[in-house]
Amino acid sequence: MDPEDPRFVMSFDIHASGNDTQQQLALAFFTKYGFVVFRDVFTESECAKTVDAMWSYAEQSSPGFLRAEPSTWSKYQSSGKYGLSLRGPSFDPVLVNNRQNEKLAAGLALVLGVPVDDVIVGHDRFTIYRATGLDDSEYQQQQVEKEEEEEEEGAKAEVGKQFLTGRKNVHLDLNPWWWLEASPDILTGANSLQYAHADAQDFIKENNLVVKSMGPQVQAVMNFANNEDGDGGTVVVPGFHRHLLQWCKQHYALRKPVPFVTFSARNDQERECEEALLEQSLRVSMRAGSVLVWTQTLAHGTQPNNSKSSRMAQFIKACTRSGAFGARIGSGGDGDGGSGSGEEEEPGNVFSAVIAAAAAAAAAAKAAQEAKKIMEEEKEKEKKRGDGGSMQMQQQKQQQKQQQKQKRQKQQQQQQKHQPPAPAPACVSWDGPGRLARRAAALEVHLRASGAWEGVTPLGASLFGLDGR
Ligand SMILES: O=C(O)CCC(=O)C(=O)O
Repeated sequence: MDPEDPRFVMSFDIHASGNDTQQQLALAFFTKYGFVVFRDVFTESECAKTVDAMWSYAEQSSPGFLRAEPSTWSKYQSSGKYGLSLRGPSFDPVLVNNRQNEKLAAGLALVLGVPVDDVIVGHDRFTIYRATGLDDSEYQQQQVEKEEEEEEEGAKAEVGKQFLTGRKNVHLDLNPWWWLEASPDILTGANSLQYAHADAQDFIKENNLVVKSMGPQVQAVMNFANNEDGDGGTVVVPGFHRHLLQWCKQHYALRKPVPFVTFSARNDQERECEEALLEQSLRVSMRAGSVLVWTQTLAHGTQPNNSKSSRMAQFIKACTRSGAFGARIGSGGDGDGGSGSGEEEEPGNVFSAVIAAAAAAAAAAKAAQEAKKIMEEEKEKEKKRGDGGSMQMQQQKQQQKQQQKQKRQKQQQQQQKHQPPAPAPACVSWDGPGRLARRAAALEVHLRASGAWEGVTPLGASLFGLDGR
C-alpha cells in the first residue's frame, strides 16, 4: 500500500537519468514481487490528451456512442470483452507518443537490466472499462423503455451491468513450458512474423511468441485516470515468477500447445488452479500518470469495473534488442530471461523427469485397473462355481499377483528416474535482425498512415527499432 494514499499500491519515482536510491528500491521490489509501479510518468496534460484520444476513437468507431452520455455507452464497439479498443494495435499519434516517453523508457530499461538504447517496445491496444456503477439517472434515457417493461425492484441497479468488463481472471501471455524449453514452435513462429497485414496483427502476436533465451520480457499498463480498486484493472500474483519452474512441474497436466495459459471455469482442475492463484492475487490500483510493469512470467489478469469511474489504460510490452532481435537467441544479456527467479537451472529438457514421472503414474494406474478387472472376473467365476473354499485360495493368489505387479512397477519407475534427460530441441535457424527489419518497414507504413511518423523522436526511433541498427 502507498503510505501517502491508501487507495493505491506502493509506487516509485523514476528519472530519465541517474541511478538513485528510489530506482534501486524499485528494482529490488520488481525482483522480489515481479511487478512495480512507477508514478508520475505522464503529466496531467498528457493524461488528459490520452483520455481524449481514447474517447475520440470510441466515438468515431462506434456509431451513437458519446463520451458525455453514459446512456449511449452500451454502443461502444469494443474488441473482445475486456474493453479493448480494437483488434490490432493503435497507431494514434497521441498513443504512439506515449510509447516514446523518456521516463517510461528509463523504467523499462531499469527492470530489463539494460541501457535504454537496448530497449524495444511493442505496439498494442488501449482499453476503456466503462463505469458500470453510475446512478440510474445517468443511464435513464436509454433505459426508459426497459424500465417500463421491467418494473420490478432491483432492475434499475442492473443497468450498468450490460457492459461488464469480463470475469475476474489470471493468466500468462506465454506458454511457460515452451518458454523454459526454448520451444522450436515458438522460435519458428517468431521467425515467420511478417508484420505486413493491414490490421497489424503480428504486432499483437509477437507478444506471446517468446522464450527465455530471448532475454527478459516485460508487460506494462500505462494508466491515464485514477484507478482505484473498484474501477477494475490489473491483478498480479506477487512472487509467482520465482516459482515458475516448480509451478510448471506441478501443473504439467495443464500444458497445452498454445502460446498462453488461461483457465477454463468448466474444467475442475483448471478452475481449482485459477482459484488458488486468485486467492494470492493483488489488485494493482494506481494514480493517473502511473505505469505498472511486470515480468511476463508473472501470473496476472484483470478484475472487472464495479464503480462510477471509467478505467482508461494503454498496454505496452518491452524486451531487449540484443536478446529478442539479436543474431543469435540468447546472445544478449545473461540469459536469465528476466524471470529473476533464482530457481535451480536444469540441463536439457527441464521437464524430462516430470514427463517420466507422469508416464510412470499413468502406467501404474493402468496396471491397477487391470488387476482390479482380473479380481472381479475371478470373483465372478467363483460365484458361478459356488465354491467358497476355493474362492479364498483364488483371492490369495490374486493378492500375490498384484504384489508382484506392484514390485515390477516400482522397478520400472526407478529405471525411468535414472534415464538421461531428453535431448534439447532441434536448433531453429534464428532470424532476429531480419525480423526487426521487416517490423520496422511495416511500422513506418502504419505510423505514416496515422500521422504519427513526424512525431517520432530519436528516442522513439530507437525504442521502435526504426534506427536501422
Ligand atoms: O490490465 C488488465 O486489466 C489486464 C492486463 C492483461 O491481462 C494483459 O495485458 O495481459
